[in-house]
Amino acid sequence: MDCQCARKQGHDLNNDAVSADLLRQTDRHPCYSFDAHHKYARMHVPVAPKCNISCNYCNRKFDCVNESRPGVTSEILTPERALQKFNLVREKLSALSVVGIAGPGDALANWAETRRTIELVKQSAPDIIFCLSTNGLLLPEYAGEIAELGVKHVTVTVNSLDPEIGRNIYKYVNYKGKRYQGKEAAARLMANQLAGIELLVRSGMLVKVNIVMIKNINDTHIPDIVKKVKELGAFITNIMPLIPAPGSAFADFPGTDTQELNHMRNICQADLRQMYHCRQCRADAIGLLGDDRSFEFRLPAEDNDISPAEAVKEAV
Ligand code: CLF
Ligand code: SF4
Repeated sequence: MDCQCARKQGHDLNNDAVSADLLRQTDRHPCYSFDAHHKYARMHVPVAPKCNISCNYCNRKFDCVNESRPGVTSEILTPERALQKFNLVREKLSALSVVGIAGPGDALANWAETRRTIELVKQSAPDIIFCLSTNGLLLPEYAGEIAELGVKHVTVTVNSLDPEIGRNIYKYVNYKGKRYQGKEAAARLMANQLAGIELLVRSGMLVKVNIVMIKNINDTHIPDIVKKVKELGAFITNIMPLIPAPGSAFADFPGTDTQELNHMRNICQADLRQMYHCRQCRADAIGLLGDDRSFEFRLPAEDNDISPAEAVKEAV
């Protein structure tokens, strides 16, 4: 495979808006840079249990320690506990370059905890790279604060541009005290995602767009999503397979076939850089992408400030 380090990627893109400093930093980001993923580790701090939307493929209540998929965590941390754990992990994991907030809910639906965690870790380790993952609903509200905090890597999951398709993927969207359903929910979410991506890009951030490929729902629509987010300035897209999660509305759907997934990535590669090495990490993953060591650092259950089962709830 060709070198996929971020600087080469930036050069290929001819993206003048991305500074050389940011591209150097990105060479140490295991998700944004293929070459970094064997050398650099990320740590997810599960400080964000609530979510403000309901995706039909999600079940955050089901935790199996052997399962690796977004939304799974064995513990929820307060920002203070996240800092303690970060300091412990940093001592033992010299390759640690990124602290990410990837749920188990939505980073922005728990904005006070997300912001506090970044502030605390930044005071302790100014060189660490911060990374956020979000459904994008609250990006128009928080893009400015995210930029002020110095975050440069944000992932937004965009599964559709068409409310007719989106209505089959999202059960509801809670926004500003109101619950939206059906086409209205999908349209609200999509408008905020696209506006949010534009705001992040304009603030100089590298945006990765995750797309869950769901057979017979959004699969043929994916090239249009990639083209659109490219137009908005996204850096890379990560087309991910559907993992039919037990207890979710899509529990009985077929998981995405790897060949079909890679075929779609190859088609979309003509428009925008594709991620091929995603491991669909747990919300408390620690280590190299291919070597999750989170179990080594898990707090004893009785020391958990917050029980995951209780914490996973809706945000309105
Ligand atoms: Fe975590 Fe995501 Fe940041 Fe990476 S994971 S918040 S961008 S530091 Fe990476 Fe894991 Fe795939 Fe995510 S391999 S699920 S793409
Ligand atoms: Fe689950 Fe994430 Fe969707 Fe929220 S945005 S329902 S946490 S998959």
